[in-house]
Order: sequence, then C-alpha cells, then structure tokens
Amino acid sequence: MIWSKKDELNTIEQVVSRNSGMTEEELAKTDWEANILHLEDVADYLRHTSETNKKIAIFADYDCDGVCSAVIMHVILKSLNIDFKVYFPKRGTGYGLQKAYIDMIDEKYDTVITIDNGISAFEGVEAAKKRGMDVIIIDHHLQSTEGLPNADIIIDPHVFKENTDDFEDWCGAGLGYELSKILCDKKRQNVCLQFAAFATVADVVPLRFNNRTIVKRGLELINNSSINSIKLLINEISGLGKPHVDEATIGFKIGPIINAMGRVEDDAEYVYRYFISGEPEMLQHMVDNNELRKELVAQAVDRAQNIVVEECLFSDVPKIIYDPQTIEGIVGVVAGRLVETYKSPVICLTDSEKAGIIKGSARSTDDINIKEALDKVSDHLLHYGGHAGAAGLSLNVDELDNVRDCFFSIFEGYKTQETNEIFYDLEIDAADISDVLLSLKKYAPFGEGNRPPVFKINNFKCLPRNGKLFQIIGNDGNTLKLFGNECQAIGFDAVEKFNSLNMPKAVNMIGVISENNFGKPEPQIEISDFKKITEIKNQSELTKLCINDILSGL
Ligand SMILES: [Mn+2]
Repeated sequence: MIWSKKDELNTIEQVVSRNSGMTEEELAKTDWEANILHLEDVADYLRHTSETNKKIAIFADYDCDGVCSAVIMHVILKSLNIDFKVYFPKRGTGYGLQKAYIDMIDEKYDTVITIDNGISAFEGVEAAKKRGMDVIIIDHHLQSTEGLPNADIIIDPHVFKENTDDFEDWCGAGLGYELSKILCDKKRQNVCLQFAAFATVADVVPLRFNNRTIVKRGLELINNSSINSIKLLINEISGLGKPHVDEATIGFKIGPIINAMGRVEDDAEYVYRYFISGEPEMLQHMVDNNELRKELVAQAVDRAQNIVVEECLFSDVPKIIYDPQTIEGIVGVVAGRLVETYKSPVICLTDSEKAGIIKGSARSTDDINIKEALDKVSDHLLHYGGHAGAAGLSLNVDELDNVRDCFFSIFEGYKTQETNEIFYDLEIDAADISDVLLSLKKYAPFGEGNRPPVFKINNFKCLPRNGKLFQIIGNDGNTLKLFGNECQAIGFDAVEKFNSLNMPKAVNMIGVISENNFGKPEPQIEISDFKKITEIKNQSELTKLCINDILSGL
C-alpha cells in the first residue's frame, strides 16, 4: 500500500470543515433553529383534538428510525391526553401505509398520522380518506415521480421548505422531536431527544447542523438517562465495562439490537413496547434475537459466497445472488457484507410471500449508482426504489435471467476499482495522540456527513499490557489489538499481516482516532493499514535523538 497525503490541509479544523461542509463558526454553534414547513399546522391539529374529539392511529416503520419515531409520538400524544394507538407495518406485507394496513386500524380511530413513511402512500391515503379519516404525513423520504398523496397535512422537509437553504436532512424521529419541542414540557422533550439521537445515527442521515446538535445533546442525556429501558440497554451493551454510549455504540450496538426484532421476528412493535415498559425480560429477548440475527447473517454470507463460486459470478456487475434460504429481513445486511468482500455491487434476493415473486436488496460501491442501474433494467422489475448506494427491488422469478443479461450489456468492460493507494489527512506522532483526541472531541459526533479525519500516526511503540505485547480478539481470530503509551490500536483483519511482519514492536499506521471508554478512557486508533518501522528508519531516528541529546546537553 502506498500512503499519500490527501491535500494541503494542515489542521484538524480545516479537515473537519472540508469533510462536513460546515465552517468553523458553524461547527462551534449548536443552537440551530428548525424551519420545518407545516410543523405548526400539525401541532395545532394535535392541540385541538380535545375539542374535535379526534382519536389517532399512528403508523410507523419497522426499522430503528420507525420505532424511535413511534416512541416519540407516544410521548407527545400521551402528554396531550389524546386517545391513540401505534401501528407498525410487517416486512412480510411491506413498507409504508398500504391499503391493507388501513383495514387493520381499529374503527374508533378517525385520524391516521404516518411517521417515517407515507410520502408515497397513494393507495393507503386514498383508503383512509374513503373511510373518512383525516390523514397527516410526517416523512423524510423523497417524493415519488407520481406526485403526492392526498393527505390533509404533509411534513417532509425534502418536499416542502420555506427557503431553499433550510436544513432538510432530519430522520423521521428527528422531525418527531421537533414536534415535541412545540407541544411538550422540557422533561418530555428530553425523553424524545434521546430517541431522536438513536434514530439520527442509525438511519445514517448526515450529522450536520440540526442533526449534529440532536446527536451531541442526545448523547449527553442518554449517558445520564433516567429512562429505565435506556438505562437497561446501556448496561447490556457495555457488558463488564463502564456504561457509556457514543455515536459508534449507537451505530454498531444499539441500532442493530433495535432493528433485530423487525428483521428476525418481523415484530418491530415489540421494541416499542419494550421502550415504553422497560421490562428486562423483553430486552433479553431483543438481545437474543440480535445474536440470532448475527448467526443468520454469517450463514447467509457463507451460502452467498458459495453461490458466487458455483455460479462463477466473480466478474458479474452487480453480482446477483438468489438464495431462498435467506430471510427477507437480512438481505440488505448480507448484500452490504458482500460489497465489502468483492468491492463491487451486490444484489441479494430471496423468495417473497407470493409464489413466483422474489425480492431483495441491492448495495453498491462509491463508483456505481445502483438506483440509476436499476432504472435501466426497470422493464424487468415489479417494484424498486432507493438511493445511489442502497435500493430494494422485487421481480418475477422468470425475469431473473433477463435482468442479468441487461446488466451484462450495461456493465460490459467495467473493472472494479482496485487500488493500492491509501489517503490520509494529517500526520502526527503517536506521542501527541491524547492532545489530538482532545481537539477532535470538539467536532464530534462523527459519522455520515461528518467523517473523522484520517491520520498517519508515526512511531507507535507497542508496549506490553497485562503481560502481553498484543492481543488477538474477535470471533474470527483476525482482529489485532496493540497497546501504546496510554493509547491502544485495533486492526480488523490485521493479525495475518502482523505475524508476517514478525510482530513488530514499532509501527507507523494509518487510521482514525476515537476514545475507548471500556475501562479508563484512552485514545484508540482504528487501523486501516500499518507498516513496520524499518531498521534504517530506526537508526536515523536514533541519530536524530543522539544529536538532540547532545544539543540539549550543551
Ligand atoms: Mn427513516
């Protein structure tokens, strides 16, 4: 691997500004106004339900954002003493307010409010209107080319805004939180904020402007939470370590646990009920389910890799893997894993509930827009939709070969981008890592829309800790942990390389820096590559050292 400096930027401030598209002043500011069109209208509608005697059905979604949105709406409607019930879709039946779901809503409810879905629910909204219901949509997805459903009020910052530069990237729960700011007392707002923070990270919306504030403030509250269900969840994911949540813990631990119930048992409502009740047994069931989800994903990835070999899909773009044994709830996760392995787009398909119809998820690399690719084969698809990096689709099983042929002609000659060059933003010495972490913290939380700076870290000296110079961790036995002076470094898939370099005692590395809070907080480097510091380099360093010693001795 060749290591190259990305550009001329020389400070953490400059790099964060470039990555986030926010100026240094904007990064320092946390009190962003929310300018959301029609939010006041919805607040008014809800304020007057005691006079209008409206009873409300909330219709949410099965993912983390949907569940957190549901909890937030629960808090708001409860505080207003409104008669309400929350409904969730089933993955088996499908996403969004479909007509079938309207039929399931109890007769006494005369209003339906969708949250985290609804902007393309034409049939569902029509069915609700036919039943005489008021319909309110609170969504953050893009509108369909067919226009907008015939709802009474629609909040969707991607569709309606006052000024073109108004912030528009809220997730569903973020919009719910903004509604709570109008309708609830501070205590309840803070409850909503914690759930908005979970969803904002898990829904991978950009952590810029208002979203950055939601996560920053939300994390402070989460770490001192008085909400039983959140306290239990934090203790559970922290294991034997000190209970602590940051943006990475939400993304890699909390989000997956919330999502697992919908994926494995198709029962997202369970998680909503857990958050409301705080029953420890319910959490245990959610955690067990997440473990099962991990196993199912691992097995499905194995089978998929066998299919790639057996059907010789190595050069296919995208690789289309049809595996009826994979459950629908995990096809997206599996496709994501395979993209990492093959560095090319992957579509994972499985059987749907309807005979002869298969459905699944596509995940792509940075250089191929999978939504545009699907546009070109849409004649052979029943439904599809999504973004550049991820999409969902369904098709008749008989069309599978036609889809493959179409893709073959579109991507003929395409080569996956293999690179042996790795870019870093800034160069530091391992001795300065604590100071660097301190500066970095000012710009956290990092993630989507605010990528952390990548460092070249020189002179990382491996020191023994608890009698060991390094540790091998993780189920695959290929995750390396090194200990430096009051810092540590972790490298996934790095053990083989470490061994092949004869377990060097000093390395230079490329990686991102965060804080490890498991025990005593200390800087942690997530290694993307490392090189042994060569003997020659050591000698030249020694010479430098000697000269400095001599100079200081004079
Ligand atoms: Mn969402």
